[in-house]
Amino acid sequence: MRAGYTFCLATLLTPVISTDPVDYFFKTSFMGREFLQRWTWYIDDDPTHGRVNYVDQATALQHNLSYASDYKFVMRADSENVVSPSDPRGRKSVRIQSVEAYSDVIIILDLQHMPEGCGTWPAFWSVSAAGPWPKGGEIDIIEGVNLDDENLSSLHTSENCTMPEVRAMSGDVTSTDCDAHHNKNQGCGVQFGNPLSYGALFNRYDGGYYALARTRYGGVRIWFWNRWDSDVPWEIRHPPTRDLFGPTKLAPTPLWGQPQAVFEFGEGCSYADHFDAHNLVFDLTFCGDWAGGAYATSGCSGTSCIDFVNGNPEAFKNAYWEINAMHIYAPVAEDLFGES
Ligand SMILES: *[C@@H]1O[C@H](CO)[C@@H](O)[C@H](O)[C@H]1NC(C)=O
Ligand SMILES: *[C@@H]1O[C@H](CO)[C@@H](O)[C@H](O)[C@H]1NC(C)=O
Ligand SMILES: CC(=O)N[C@H]1CO[C@H](CO)[C@@H](O)[C@@H]1O
Repeated sequence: MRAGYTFCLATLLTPVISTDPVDYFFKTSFMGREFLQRWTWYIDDDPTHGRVNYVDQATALQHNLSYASDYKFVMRADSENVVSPSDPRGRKSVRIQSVEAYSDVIIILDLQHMPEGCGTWPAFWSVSAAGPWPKGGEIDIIEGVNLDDENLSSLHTSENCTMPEVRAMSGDVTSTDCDAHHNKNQGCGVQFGNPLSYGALFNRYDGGYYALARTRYGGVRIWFWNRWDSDVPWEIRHPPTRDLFGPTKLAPTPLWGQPQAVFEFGEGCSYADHFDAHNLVFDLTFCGDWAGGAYATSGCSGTSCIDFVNGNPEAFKNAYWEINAMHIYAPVAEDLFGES
């Protein structure tokens, strides 16, 4: 029944011109309260050793560290309480993970605000559902620390995965070795040239749009547009979603000009060997392996990172994610036959 229905739709829709030999269809969206239902709240210790106390959903809702309305989802750091130096974990915060996992996928994220300030280390990323890490790979889409003003995107993989030095992208290569066991798990990073892509300036200009296209044919590509950029593609501002005419609608074609970051697969790195289905994650930790180590070199001074995080709750008023919407598209084959 279902298969017949979707087959009919697929034949009605005209294929789009794409770099991939398969088409992408609308799969799902996340907006407002849907995050409460289809993402889980992570409560274990932070594997990156942050000064953070990840709380469960009930605690987060009770203290307004997570907030959802029809059209907004917000998750934030505690900005009211001093943390005792003897507290075993640290400042209360939130880390969430999608219940669903996605292989080849296109994601359009409309983000209003991201955590900013000294001591912060926010990230939007995806990680293998099967693992164990780094098997199956990790893709960091948005990541930075402290007062950074340019985002870093990177891959972290199991062994034997390197990227070409020269790629058709606007960002700058920070490393070409994706193997998480090398360079203290630095990963193969690409730093965006756009100062509006991260932190305080991202927020001051009302955030913007991040798009990820992750496919076995086109590799991993990441785009960013500030909300007020004149060249935001129409389909990024108005992503196709479920509508009255049927359960699916054709996805946008990921041909949106030169990406900020491109990760290519082939001789240096086999996509099939290093990447499988990923869960999506938003988190906000403090100090830890990166933000702690880079505290003094990324704009912050004074006391140590941990002392600062413990003692200055008011400094975390802007340490929050505010998500307008996330739209997800998957290949026809997966959508039509995967669930029937
Ligand atoms: C909870 O957070 C939301 C989003 O930031 C805000 O609009 C609301 O006023 C907060 N509620 C309380 C009780 O502080
Ligand atoms: C990685 O490459 C090395 C050197 O070519 C090889 O010996 C090793 O077996 C490879 N590892 C995997 C998991 O393919
Ligand atoms: C925003 C951001 O993360 N900027 C950093 C990008 O990565 C390089 C290298 O790790 C840092 O030097 C930047 O500060």
